Amino acid sequence: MTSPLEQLQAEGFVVLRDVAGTDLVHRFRDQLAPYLAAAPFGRNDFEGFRSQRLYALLTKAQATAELVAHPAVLELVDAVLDAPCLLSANIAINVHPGETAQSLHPDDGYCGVPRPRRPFGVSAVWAIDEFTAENGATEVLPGSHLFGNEPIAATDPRICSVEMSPGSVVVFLGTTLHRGGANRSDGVRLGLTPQYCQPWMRQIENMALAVPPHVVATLPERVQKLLGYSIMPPFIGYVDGQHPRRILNEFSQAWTDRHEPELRSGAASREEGGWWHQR
Ligand SMILES: O=C(O)CCC(=O)C(=O)O
Repeated sequence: MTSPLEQLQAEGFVVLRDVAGTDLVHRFRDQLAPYLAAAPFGRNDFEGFRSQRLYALLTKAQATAELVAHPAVLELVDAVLDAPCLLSANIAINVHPGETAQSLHPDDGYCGVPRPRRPFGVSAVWAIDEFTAENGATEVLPGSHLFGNEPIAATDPRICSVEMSPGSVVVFLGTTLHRGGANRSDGVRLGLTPQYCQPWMRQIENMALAVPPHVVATLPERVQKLLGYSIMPPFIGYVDGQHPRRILNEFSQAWTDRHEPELRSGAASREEGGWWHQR
């Protein structure tokens, strides 16, 4: 039997079924709900004129961290990318009825290095809702991670729909051609796409600004590393000549000292979720 990693390397993608529990999926959806209620549709055809996209998710929904650092996904990501890899983008995509299919694209194409080549990223798309061929499930072109720059028709019969139940995830190489599908149903399709990149590449979202240090300080260590609070040997990623974790610790101590009176008086109440709700 082929392992998920062998499948990923051979086909350019692999589906891991039901790896996130219902509780995690529901928490993520609930925490995101107030933001989705207010989110506009996309600004261009790629974002999707009938899709909502939410960015900077680690400041919006605490459960995001569990999906971003899910061990089943990171095992594959770590096997493909150099260490310590980074979180490049992390987007919730809510595809509404009437949305058209995206253009086929690889997620690491922005590097501009000619293909075929090794992948500079690995992406995941988590199904938060059921993903079906009708409601805009992610579509992939199997084997396309090995392609050069040959043109591919949008209707290429090799393109397949990745149907998945909530809590399942499709993982694909940064070189694999894929797209969000058209939504021909009458319901929405919510997905989460964390995208990981080589540690020597620029992240798509500027994570240092997207997730402020006082929020980073609350996240699991692996997520902190994914955001950039890590060193790629011998010294890539230093801050003022020091390991970024030292700066982070100093910052979060200073922040706690400054806000201690409010924290003690319960102004940032745990019930309310503290700063997670601040915009
Ligand atoms: O929503 C999807 O299924 C995929 C979206 C995607 O590939 C992207 O926006 O880069």
